[in-house]
Amino acid sequence: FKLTTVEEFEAATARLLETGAKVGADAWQFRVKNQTPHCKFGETGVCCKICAMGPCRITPKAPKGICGCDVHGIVGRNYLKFTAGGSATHSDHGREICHTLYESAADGNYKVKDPEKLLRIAKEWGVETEGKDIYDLAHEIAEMGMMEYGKPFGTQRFLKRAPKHTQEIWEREEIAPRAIDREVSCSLHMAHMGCSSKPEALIRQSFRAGLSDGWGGSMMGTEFSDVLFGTPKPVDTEANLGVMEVENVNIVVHGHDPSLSEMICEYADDPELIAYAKSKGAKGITVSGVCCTSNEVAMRRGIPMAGNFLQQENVVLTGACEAIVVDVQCIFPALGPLSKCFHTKFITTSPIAQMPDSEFIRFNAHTAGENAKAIVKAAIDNFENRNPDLIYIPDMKQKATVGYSVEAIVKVLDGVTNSQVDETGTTKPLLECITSGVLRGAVAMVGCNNPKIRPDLAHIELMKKLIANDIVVIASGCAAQAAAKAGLMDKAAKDICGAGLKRVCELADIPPVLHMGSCVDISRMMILASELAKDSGLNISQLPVVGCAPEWMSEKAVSIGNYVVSTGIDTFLGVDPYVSGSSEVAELLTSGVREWVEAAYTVEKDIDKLVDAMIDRIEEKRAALGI
Ligand code: NFS
Repeated sequence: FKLTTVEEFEAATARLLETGAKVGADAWQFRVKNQTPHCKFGETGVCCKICAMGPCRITPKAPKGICGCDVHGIVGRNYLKFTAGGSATHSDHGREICHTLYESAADGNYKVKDPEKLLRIAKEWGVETEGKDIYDLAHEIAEMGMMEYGKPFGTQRFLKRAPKHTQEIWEREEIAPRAIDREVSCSLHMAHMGCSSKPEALIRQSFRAGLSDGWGGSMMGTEFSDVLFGTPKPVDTEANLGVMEVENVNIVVHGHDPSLSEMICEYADDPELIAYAKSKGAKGITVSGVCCTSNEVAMRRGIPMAGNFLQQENVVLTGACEAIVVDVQCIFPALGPLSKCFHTKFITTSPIAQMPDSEFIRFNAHTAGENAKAIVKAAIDNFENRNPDLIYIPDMKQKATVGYSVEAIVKVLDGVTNSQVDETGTTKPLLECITSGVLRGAVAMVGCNNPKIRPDLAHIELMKKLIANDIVVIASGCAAQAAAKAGLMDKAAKDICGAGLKRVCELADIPPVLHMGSCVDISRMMILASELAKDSGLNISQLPVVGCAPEWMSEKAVSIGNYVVSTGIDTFLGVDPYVSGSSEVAELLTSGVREWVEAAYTVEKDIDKLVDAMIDRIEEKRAALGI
């Protein structure tokens, strides 16, 4: 067993960029050079342009904006707006899924694949299910879900899933999220000219907006996606560009909303369309994915993952991509002009993400089937337009077992311990592994790639060191794809673990890095932490568990960080969230908020120090528990 190294990733990319050079293609590697060094005012968060008297930039000579706002208010407001952007984005994705659930029908494009989960949620929400048609129930729950976005009173329904202690903290600190849209609006209101400039108030609202994402919009996105498309269970797949097949029509799905990618996968499997592809000289149709929508279809269908965020241009540079089909979020506008250098069709499908140089095929629940069929057909028709001189698919892929929803983790770990633990169907076997010290703890590795970090290096190096130290890693998003590309989601990776984790991997037949899904699926991690706390009688903040986003870049990631910290989990970042310009905001986030929510951020750009800080924190938590 051998891991693929970052050097090998880079060699493959270099070779692809040579193809790009032949056709005059641009790439992020070049644009980064043009943008560096970055503006220091922006980087430290001290530039304010929320009104037209400015922009005001804080310097020693000009310590206040024209309105008199100091640097702490400016940095705090920018942080809150950044969070609101992320919370809005995840939550709107969740809302789209609510709409898809609302449109589900026995004879429609979308069906209910996990009725048990729907019934469970109905029960949780106090909805009568007796004698109800499953689709009537789906529509009722979907509508209730949509009401969570705008309800005039009360807080998010899913908060009740958290341990009592956590719920009390949220109430006490006045960060229990109300209607999701209200938290986003309220954040923008607070950050408007002439409203809040007190760091404490701004950070508190940042946390509340984050919680409305993680325990509101994202959680609904995850749960209702499971209802519609099935709750993930372990499934084998592969990762990295080598999953694209040179003899096949290659369709790459990119974005986030599984409503599109699921439907594309359905039609790519349609015998009629496969026959059509063969009639055009291809051997078949390969769907692979990029970014979080890839995680969604990998988790549920074993669709291979072509790559993560900073690899999205590479799929086009192979010269063998017939269509890159996108929905929303994390899509480079660069894909339009890049596709024009090749035969690739760049197909946008959502009114939310419209881009120049793309073909727009508007996708919706009623026409999803026809839309998907048209897209697959367009890709097949494009096969003959390849330029053979430009085709090069790096021969690089790794095996991965993915699909570890909370339900799946609980199931695979049943029976791992041979001791007194006999309560199956709970997290107790996992807790037993942790308290006995066989596992030292767990790290949730999440988030994006960012050119500020050598792509995937932080993800991979951190995970290697953690698993060698008997710390199990749960991963989502682009971090999970980095792990899969390297081979860390291959069950054989047990051989590079510490003895304790290796034993657990063998007994449970799992890889040491567990793929929990996309970024909205970080809500799964919140549920897992909650279950661990309830089953152990501890508070979440006492568990030897931390979160980490070493290569993050998006607003969504900050929203995530805020709800993970607010849930009581210490969170480690490898990139600064534009707050270093304010000592007060930086102090609050890295220490002060611990008094509110029993957790805080650590920002550390040196990855060796970052991983050691996480291990130390886990050991401190163990020592405090006397385990
Ligand atoms: Ni999440 Fe980052 Fe995007 Fe997914 Fe990847 S870049 S915040 S990881 S695809 S959302």
